[in-house]
Amino acid sequence: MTTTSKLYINGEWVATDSTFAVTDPATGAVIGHAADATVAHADAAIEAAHKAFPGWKNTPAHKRSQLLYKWFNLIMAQRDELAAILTGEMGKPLMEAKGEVMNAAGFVQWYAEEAKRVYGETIPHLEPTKRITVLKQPVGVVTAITPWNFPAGMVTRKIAPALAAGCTIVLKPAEQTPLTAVRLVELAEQAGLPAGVINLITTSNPAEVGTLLTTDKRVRKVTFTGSTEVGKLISRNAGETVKRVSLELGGHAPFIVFEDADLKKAVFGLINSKYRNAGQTCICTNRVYVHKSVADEFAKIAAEEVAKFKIGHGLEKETTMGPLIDQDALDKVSAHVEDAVGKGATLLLGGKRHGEQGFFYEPTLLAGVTEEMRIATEETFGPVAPIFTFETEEEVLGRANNSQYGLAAYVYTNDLGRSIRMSEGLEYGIVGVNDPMPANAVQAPFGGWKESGLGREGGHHGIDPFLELKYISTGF
Ligand code: TXE
Repeated sequence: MTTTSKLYINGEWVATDSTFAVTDPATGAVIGHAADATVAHADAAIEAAHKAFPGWKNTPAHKRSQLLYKWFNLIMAQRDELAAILTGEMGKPLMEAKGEVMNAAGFVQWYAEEAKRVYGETIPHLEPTKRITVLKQPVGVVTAITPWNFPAGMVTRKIAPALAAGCTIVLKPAEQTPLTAVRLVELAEQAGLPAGVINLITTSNPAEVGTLLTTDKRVRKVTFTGSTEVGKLISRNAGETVKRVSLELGGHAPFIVFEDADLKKAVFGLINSKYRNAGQTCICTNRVYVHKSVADEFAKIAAEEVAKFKIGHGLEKETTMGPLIDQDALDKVSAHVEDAVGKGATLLLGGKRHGEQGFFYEPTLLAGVTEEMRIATEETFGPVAPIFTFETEEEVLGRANNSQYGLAAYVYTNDLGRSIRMSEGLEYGIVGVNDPMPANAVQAPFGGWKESGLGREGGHHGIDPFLELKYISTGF
């Protein structure tokens, strides 16, 4: 018997007439059902957030901070349970899920602190009998739309700063992974967040429900992580009423290995930046550029190491790589590899679906990749590393920047000057220099340039998108 989750609106758990199935991507088995919200439910959730806003806005920052701390402690206490739910519906290995839950809790802890530090300013006026003060105040009702690849981390990275700022929320998690969000919201309720401050809408109909959530006049801000395509649509929707928008969209990260790099370290970096989460992260490596003189050696070591992956169910102890999220993902990854091989790329490893059950794809390495292959420009979102070669620093910088995306980039070199020139020249929001995991820091401003997004999440910068500036000129 599987359980059926409910919606959370105005402090009440609400059952719906219909539900949708949540499946385990490793087996295809149904592991639960989620309430299937209609537009009317979304409307009620917006109304609840709208009504709760004045009370939450006027709740002292210290009190909001204390409630966030309680939520943080509850997440930490339930972290093993949360990680198991997450692996069940998303597929990543349990160790990775545990890491994600810790990271998710970290955002709540960080913004419990940040809530107390929303400082204003006083500006001297030209006239001696006037003063200007600058206030930062919460934007209002926030719609948060989150993806399936980090079902816990993406929820708290948006909700914690919004709550800290004094905003109220309607959360809509991805239809593939609603159950982690439900558990997180249950814990927020247990922490004592007042009715209406967080509302949860799960739905199998994101287009219709999402349209209301991103156009309704009561919503003052939309924060979204997902595909660039839907991000653009949301941006257009929100633009009608000039809502504030934060977007964290796709990426196409270059991973550049110079001839002076420590090749073993670089391969370790590739494994982490490419194959973690089965390649389903927006910052994951999409193009590997290796200097011509070391390309063969790099590919040889990489093939040896990648071959060691243990593919399997995320709940099995020895598993190091889980499945893709669904059939669409499997189809996209397969199509990218077939296109590359059809256009002359060489398969060094992998290159096909793994097994018959679930949505597994073999960890794959491709050499001889050229710019006209789909994989060279489109986000694959799977465990496939295409290797290109280059000859000069200037050339590789130009090729790395020749992308509509600008989220993360990686550079492996032991030359200090080169590391500075490259990290300053790359048109990306995040650069890892000899570091494959630059983004697992709650204190850093995560976000992309170009079509990878708008705004920053994390660190002290991450609360600003939920605050409006107001200046008050007082005469005396
Ligand atoms: O994304 P969608 P999908 C990229 C990645 C992946 C591709 C497609 O390349 O292969 O996008 O993934 C909600 N109005 N990323 O189809 O559809 C949806 O319900 C409002 C990168 O899963 O963008 C979910 O909650 N909302 C990425 C969220 O948008 C809508 C993470 C993301 O789903 C909507 C995920 C609509 N009309 C995918 N349509 C990253 N940046 O990490 C869908 N949604």
